[in-house]
Amino acid sequence: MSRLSTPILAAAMTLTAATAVSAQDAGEFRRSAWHDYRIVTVAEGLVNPWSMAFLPNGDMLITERPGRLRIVRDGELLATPVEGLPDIYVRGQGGLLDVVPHPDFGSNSLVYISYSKPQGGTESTTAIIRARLENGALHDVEELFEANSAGRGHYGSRIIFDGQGHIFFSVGDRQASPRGDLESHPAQDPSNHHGTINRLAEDGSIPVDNPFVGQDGIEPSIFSYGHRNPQGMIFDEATGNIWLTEHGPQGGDEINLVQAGANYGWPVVGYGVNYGPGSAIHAASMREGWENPRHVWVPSIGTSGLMMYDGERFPAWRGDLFAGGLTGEVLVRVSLDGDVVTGSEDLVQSMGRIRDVRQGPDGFIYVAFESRSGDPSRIVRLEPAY
Ligand SMILES: [Ca+2]
Repeated sequence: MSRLSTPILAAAMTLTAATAVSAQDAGEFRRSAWHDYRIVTVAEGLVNPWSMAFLPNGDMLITERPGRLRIVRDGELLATPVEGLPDIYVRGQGGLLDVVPHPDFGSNSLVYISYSKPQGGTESTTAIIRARLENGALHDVEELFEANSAGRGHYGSRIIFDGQGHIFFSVGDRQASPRGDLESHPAQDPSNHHGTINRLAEDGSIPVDNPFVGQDGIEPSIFSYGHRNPQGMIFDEATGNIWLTEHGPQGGDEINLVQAGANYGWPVVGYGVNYGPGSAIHAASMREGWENPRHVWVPSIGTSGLMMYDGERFPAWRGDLFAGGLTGEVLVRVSLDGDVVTGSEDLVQSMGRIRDVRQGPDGFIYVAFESRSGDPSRIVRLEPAY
């Protein structure tokens, strides 16, 4: 691919797409291999922002993990959160998690939301709802999925549409321990949803062509299994590929390509070690017939949200993945050649833990920071600095 062509850059510079999210400062200048950029604040005062989404009218939706769905309109964070959310288990990693508008939101007003659903006492599980978002409130809230899982954190919870009438979403391993040997871990047992990518029709029904449909003792929503805590996922419309980032143990953060029916190994195989003592977790790094990651981070970045860029503002970044890092306090640009990871570059270093990254309809790259302490955090966007 020709990385820098003058006509493309000229086209990008003449873009006049309106955006409702206005910049609040001139931004911090940063250099990178292909594009210099500015990091510009677009919203402040958010508590544990987990996900960002954009609506056709220019509104930006933001989930706050403590259980609020917020709207940024015309550059202002509206004081009143969206009404009508269900009861949410807000503790540890639990809370309100992903929000994604339906591809036809302009005509059906549907949003899809993941959250940790209370199950009584200290129990909770990953659940998916959809509802119509109209006039600042959710209407006709409908539960599409409730995971057969139990445990502490690791809810997974990223949702994507494939443009062919399905949603895919992740459920984490819930920090479960093996029941004996590694192979008995719930993430290796598809009779439950621990550590899975699931595929449903947009109305929540089970597609008849799911890989395990009709097999006794396997949850029919499961598309792939053996995952740890997948928190970044994107659908590449150009190739049909589903790319996934998994938050791993120390040295075990992974990029995976999601394949129907495949086993991604956790916790039997992998590249990480236990935090602290650095002791072994896995029986081996890989196993014949199971899916090996396409990329592993050493040291870990603490993977979070994921996006693929296809906008006009940063022409040389088209087709690249952008992975957020929590502990690494970094946004990693990952270059691809087909299904092969060919390189990576660290961006937005040392500005805070990055929870989510999304491309705006204006072609800018939006990044949500999260404070570990629960102090207010901000959302910024990357703008090209010509
Ligand atoms: Ca794996």
